[in-house]
Amino acid sequence: MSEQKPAEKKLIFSGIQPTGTFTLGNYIGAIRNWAPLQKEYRCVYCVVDEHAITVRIDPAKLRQKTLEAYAQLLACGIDLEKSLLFIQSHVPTHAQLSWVLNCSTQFGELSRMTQFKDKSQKHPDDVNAGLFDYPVLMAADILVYNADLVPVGEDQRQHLELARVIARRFNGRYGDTFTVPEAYIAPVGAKVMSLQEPTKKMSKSDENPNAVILILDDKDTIIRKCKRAVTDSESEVVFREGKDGINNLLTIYSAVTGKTIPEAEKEFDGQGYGTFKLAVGEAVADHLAPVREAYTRLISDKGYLKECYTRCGAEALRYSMRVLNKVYRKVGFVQSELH
Ligand code: ATP
Ligand code: LTN
Repeated sequence: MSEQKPAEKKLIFSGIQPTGTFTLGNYIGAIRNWAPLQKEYRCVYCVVDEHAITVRIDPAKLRQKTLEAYAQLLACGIDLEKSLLFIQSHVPTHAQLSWVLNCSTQFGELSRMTQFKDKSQKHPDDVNAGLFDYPVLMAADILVYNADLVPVGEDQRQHLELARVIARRFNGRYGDTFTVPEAYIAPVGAKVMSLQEPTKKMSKSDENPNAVILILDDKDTIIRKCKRAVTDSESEVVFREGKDGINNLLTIYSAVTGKTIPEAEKEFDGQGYGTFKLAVGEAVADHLAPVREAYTRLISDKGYLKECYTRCGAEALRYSMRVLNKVYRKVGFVQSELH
């Protein structure tokens, strides 16, 4: 990534928490869009381990999951010739900027974030300040690169909207500093639902393994989970209100095969749920097989992974430092020779 941002190429930033193996929801809603974007944009991708400690996570597990997340992203097609992929805690400018942005964010705005409300309900014994402040660190991740576009799933739209508000407020107070980022949300599969409770989103931290397809699950496991997916008492494979389970499976099928929903409905016309579920399972497993293969290779080469995240982290630091220094100047900090 060159220091100067060429006018014609926009910058993409996205991050993902290393809280567990990635799900089909993470993959369809976010990650699988990351690789194709590399053709048109300059991309900066990040494993956000600092976000992950807003809920309690065992340190050894976090370390392992962070490396695994890094390898999974490479396996999903992130190309380090074109993009940067690094670990958030290696690049201190994110946390430094988030402190400054805290002072341009209102308590009321953070209180309205649905992810904060959900997660504080889920962990009532640990409603920590980091969980509350999570969206400001996310805004800093994005703004410290002056990103134009942020590919995320639907559930992150509210956080992104807040990042835009913070950027505009800062620019209004201190003069033009940040690019106001836009969300980039996939048209199909922006919200993949749980296989067991299809009104809830599929989530890495779900305790029921049958609710979630992991991108590293083997073929038999994927097929078994699809067969057990909760549907309804009818038998028609059609996308219709009230058929949450079938709608979700149709969305998944369409996302992995590239067929439209009406094409899929036609394909399974009169065939019943059993055949449909098996076909969904097979299509998902076939789609994910190359990712699984590449991952197995990558995770066994820790030396290579280290070389990659070190090089990318150093470059991300260099780039983001320029934006941070500008912010420090704007808010009135005395300039330092220390960085
Ligand atoms: P956790 O359970 O730890 O909160 P998560 O599975 O919700 O994790 P995140 O790390 O918060 O996943 O999200 C990573 C990316 O995947 C984000 O861009 C998010 O919008 C997207 N994403 C997460 N879940 C889904 C889903 N069910 N459908 C579509 N996109 C999703
Ligand atoms: N909050 C996001 C992860 C995340 C992110 C970001 C996404 C942290 N920083 C910056 C896009 C851009 C999540 O929970 N999925």
